[in-house]
Amino acid sequence: MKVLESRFAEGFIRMSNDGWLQGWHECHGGNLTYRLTSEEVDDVKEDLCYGDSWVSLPEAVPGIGGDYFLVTGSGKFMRNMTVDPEDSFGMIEIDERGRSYRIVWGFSGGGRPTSELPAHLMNQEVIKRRTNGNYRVVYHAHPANIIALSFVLPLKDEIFTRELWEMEPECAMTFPSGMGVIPWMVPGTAEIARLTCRMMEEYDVVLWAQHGLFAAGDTFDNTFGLMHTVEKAAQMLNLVLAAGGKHHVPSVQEFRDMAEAFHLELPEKFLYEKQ
Ligand code: 2HA
Ligand code: ZN
Repeated sequence: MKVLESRFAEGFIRMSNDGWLQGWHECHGGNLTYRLTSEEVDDVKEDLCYGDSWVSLPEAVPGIGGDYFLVTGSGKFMRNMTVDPEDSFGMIEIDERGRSYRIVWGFSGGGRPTSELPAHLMNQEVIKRRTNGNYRVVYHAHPANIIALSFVLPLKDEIFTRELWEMEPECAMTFPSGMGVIPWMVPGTAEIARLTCRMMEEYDVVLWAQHGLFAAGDTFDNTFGLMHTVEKAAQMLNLVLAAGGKHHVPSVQEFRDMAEAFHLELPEKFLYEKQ
């Protein structure tokens, strides 16, 4: 089968385009990676082209050695994913020791993987281990409302998580372990990748202050849904702050009741009493 006939490529393109339609991918902003199953690799083997030019990675990722990923391209536009997929993204194979990668499909115009490849691969390694292989998708986007809040609220996991959870029940259901927050850092570096990895040991979604969101999940639907839910809650919070602030919020006891009804494990550190 051709890569572009596969369900996984279809899901990858659709998710990228959905992010574009949401306004999260101005210019070259944002990137997406997906770790293929071995069956998916076998299904498209005939369409892959194995060169021998391996590119070394800034930090080894042995936990994903031998794995294959779909990866959006550096300097490419999410806006073009549907019209020119083969140029906009590609597939890479990681060597067995996790020290380098090679392109096996796509990047037809001579492109290369996203500038945030270190953050994607290092976090793919963390989430694969943490979820026993269940998580496959890592998504970075620039949604305006959550970025705006990072100029206003204290940059603390406890504050962002609780403020967003209060906006609608879907939030605690979609990110029950909370949201991590890291300060502004230079994009594309191993440093931002490392700090995000520390957060990903605990959370599925991390805010890069004054930059964007970084999220992980099992499926395209769930990972897109997580990004969308955080951004929707941030939009409501901005509306509320513009209107003068919150007057009514769910109580700690109401969060506990919801956790019981929906079998959520909400960490105690987010269930503090506010004055
Ligand atoms: O340009 O979003 O963080 C791609 C990015 C870098
Ligand atoms: Zn970015």
